[in-house]
Amino acid sequence: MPAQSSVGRLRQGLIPLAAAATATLLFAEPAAADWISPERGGSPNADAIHSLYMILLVVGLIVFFAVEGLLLYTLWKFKASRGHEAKQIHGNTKLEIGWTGGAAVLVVILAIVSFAKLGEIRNPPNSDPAGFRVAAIAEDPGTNQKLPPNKQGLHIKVTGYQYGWRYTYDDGNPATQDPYTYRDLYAPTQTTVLLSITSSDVIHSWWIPELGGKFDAVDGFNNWTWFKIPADKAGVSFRGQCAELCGRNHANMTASVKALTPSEFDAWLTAKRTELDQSAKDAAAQRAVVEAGKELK
Ligand SMILES: [Cu+2]
Repeated sequence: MPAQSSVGRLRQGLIPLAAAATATLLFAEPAAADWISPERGGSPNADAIHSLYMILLVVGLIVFFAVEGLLLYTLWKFKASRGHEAKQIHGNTKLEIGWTGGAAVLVVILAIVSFAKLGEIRNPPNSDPAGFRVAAIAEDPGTNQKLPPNKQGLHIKVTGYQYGWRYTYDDGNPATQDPYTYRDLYAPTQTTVLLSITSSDVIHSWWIPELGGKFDAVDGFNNWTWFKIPADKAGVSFRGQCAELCGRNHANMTASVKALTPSEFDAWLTAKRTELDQSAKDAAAQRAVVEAGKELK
């Protein structure tokens, strides 16, 4: 008997502990943020994906509770009583036509709503007048590229490789080398950023949940997407992860997008270019020394 009661006490203690652990996991801030729906807040396309998802979810929940509720009500209301036999019936044509037609109408309405929202998700808007200066973007035939109405944006090339991301910032000056970074992408707010995504080896997938959907990075092909970070998100770092199993170090293939104000981005880009020019000069000087040394021999 004492052994049983101690097991009982252990069980009593474990239940609140398990409940507390579950609650801590569920209500932790990152878990609670959009825990049932796609993340949003970093770009209008992510917001549109989120609102479309919520429309489909709410309609689905209404149908689910209506059907299950009716089923449970029927089970309770018409439950067999002692001595009674089930009545044998053969269908109900009106009801069957009703729920088949009703479901078909619902599917058509959801399809229309989805296609109506698709434009918001796929088509980039223009940059704000207060955004970073943007240049005309060249058409990229044979790809999924969509351009803003004024055909201008900041073009950043994203290249996936085992196991990281390289970003090349098109500064609009063909005479100089474009600045580049690894892992962390720096982007100005209020500016339409057009990403052309590719890979230099196997297939990867670019995904920053708060900035929109996933896009495959495939060697030899440019996959286009876009984001436009609102002004109040300056200083925020949006985190993401390669979403295509690409090898043994796939789990460590993270990425982030750091939002800067347009003027901060301008200063950052200039500093980056100066840094790259300086390192090119340093490398040239070292090369000259090595080459001079070889000639002396
Ligand atoms: Cu990868």
